[in-house]
Amino acid sequence: MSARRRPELWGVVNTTPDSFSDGGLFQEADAAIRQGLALVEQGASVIDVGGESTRPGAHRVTPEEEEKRVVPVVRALAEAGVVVSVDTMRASTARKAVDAGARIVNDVSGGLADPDMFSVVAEAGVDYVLMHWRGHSDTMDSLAQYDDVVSDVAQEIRVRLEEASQAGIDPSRLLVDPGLGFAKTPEHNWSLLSHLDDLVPSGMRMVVGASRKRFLGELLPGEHQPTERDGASAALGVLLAEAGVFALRVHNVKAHREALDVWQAFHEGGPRE
Ligand code: PMM
Repeated sequence: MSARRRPELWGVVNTTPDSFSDGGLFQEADAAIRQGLALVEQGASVIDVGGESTRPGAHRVTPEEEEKRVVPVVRALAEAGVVVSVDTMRASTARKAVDAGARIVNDVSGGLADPDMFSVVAEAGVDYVLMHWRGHSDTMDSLAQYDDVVSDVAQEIRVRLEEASQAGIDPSRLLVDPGLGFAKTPEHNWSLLSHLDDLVPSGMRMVVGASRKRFLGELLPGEHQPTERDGASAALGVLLAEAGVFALRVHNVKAHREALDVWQAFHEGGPRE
């Protein structure tokens, strides 16, 4: 990772009825497309479109249902000139989304959920976010067991990166994500966040998805909704910028853009020209 480069903001558009953070709001394709365009206006450089919830305990959707949710949204945003990432664990959905104009495949399973994923991505020649993952949402909480979370996750990421390269994905196309909350307790998340440099080969781009996650909610007093975690998310976004993260996957792009404007002005002695 490199210090002091302003991170990109990747705006999340979940076309799922049950995502924990914005579930149901953008289920209809038109609403999802409008939301994607609005997030670009607010400062997102990439829109990450997903059709399958990965919250703990969530059940899988069929490939047909996932494609029906995702592909029209990807196509419309790509046709409008937006750089689109498709958030999927399925090679078939990734293939169809790339055909519809997606330029990034964001695979929360790091290639473990579908044996065809690496070859599809290699052939498509697009960027690939390889996230640390141990199992599907219905089992992942029970898989949150590590001897040493930092070295175990680093080692598991190394193995996946090696396999991805062997399958023909150009290493310059690879981005790594520590997978906060995926088979990880809040303590695991904080340990990983304080050792991000140990998780990726030097110079490799890192994406982090912390926005609105439960471990941030635990810091806040009382009952609240995930949408009320944006202040905590943006504060962490600034720290991730300081740590040299390449991209932040976020729901509230405006809040993060403003936080990064402050971060940048702090380092540059004033606002941007
Ligand atoms: N988290 C979620 C979904 N997709 N993708 C990446 N690369 N990193 C993440 O941390 C991640 C992800 C789950 O959160 P959501 O319900 O807000 O989409």
